[in-house]
Amino acid sequence: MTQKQQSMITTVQQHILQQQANFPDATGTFSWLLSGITLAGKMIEAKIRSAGLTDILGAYGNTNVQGEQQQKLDVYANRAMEHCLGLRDSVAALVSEEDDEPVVYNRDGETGKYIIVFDPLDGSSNIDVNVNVGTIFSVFKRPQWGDVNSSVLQPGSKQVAAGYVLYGPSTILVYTTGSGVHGFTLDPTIGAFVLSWENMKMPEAGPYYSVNEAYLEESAPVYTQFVHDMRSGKIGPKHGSRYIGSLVADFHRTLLKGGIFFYPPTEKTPLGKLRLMYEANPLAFIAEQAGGAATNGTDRILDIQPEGIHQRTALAIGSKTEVEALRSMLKG
Ligand code: AHM
Ligand code: MG
Repeated sequence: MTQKQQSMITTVQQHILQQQANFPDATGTFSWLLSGITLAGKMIEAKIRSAGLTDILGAYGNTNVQGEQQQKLDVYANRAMEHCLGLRDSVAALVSEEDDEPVVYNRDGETGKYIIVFDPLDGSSNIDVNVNVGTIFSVFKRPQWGDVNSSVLQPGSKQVAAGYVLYGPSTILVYTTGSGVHGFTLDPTIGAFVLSWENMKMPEAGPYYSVNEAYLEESAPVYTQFVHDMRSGKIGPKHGSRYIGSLVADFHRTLLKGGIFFYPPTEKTPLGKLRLMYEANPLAFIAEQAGGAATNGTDRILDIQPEGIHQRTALAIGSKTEVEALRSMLKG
């Protein structure tokens, strides 16, 4: 690499520090915290890349709180997140898809300022067939003198940061702290996430809809009508279909190309399948920051007051045109 190329690189650490400079009371703890997430992301990516070579594929033998089989990589990813974040003094609590209860650290409100909510390895049932997976995270501030447990259930509008790591043909990190959405690609030659997209914007409408069509017949008929209208070009352009079955990957495509991803309530999952706090909220924050929208069908995702850390929700997320059209069709 030439010196000129080197000087043009912005790593995610540099970017976070630059962002932090915009906050007058910035102390550096926030960027230290986000660096814990990027480190965990790199550890998880390294493990995934070698999964076929080591004895890491397959099920671990436990069932998590959702009643799903934990995969070995799920367990590894959860430990990596807990290890990289739990050691940081600024963390008051960690809330993970894989743990029944929040992990609370005994730190006072002045030191332990942040609550991190995450899905360590989303889409993990796809791992054995080498399909993209991701880590999703959401960061809240803990009210300074509040009890940690009672501070965990905050609506998504209170997030101070959110993002994901997508482990695909390349490893991508996307994050927001409420001033735009920024995307980075892991450069394996230097081990750093390098800025690839600054101020990402989701197109107003897009070419694809993304839904598990096998469940449409057990969802409200309006969803079938919605799909029909998107295919025929009644809503935005004539849409094609894309569905990976790995939320981070389906969302990342929607962020870049536009369109909509939705997972409606079905007979099997009447409250929706996806989890509000560590799947819908962080992606909704990113979608809105990029000019898109996210709803459960009636309410803005970010306005929903959670009642439990593993609460499920219906989700429709993506370009404004498609999300608004679905919302108005559901209103009737
Ligand atoms: P997981 O957290 O257990 O991996 O489940 C979430 C995943 C999402 O990544 C994806 O959007 C969805 O489940 C796919 O569900 P389905 O297989 O029902 O289409
Ligand atoms: Mg998940």
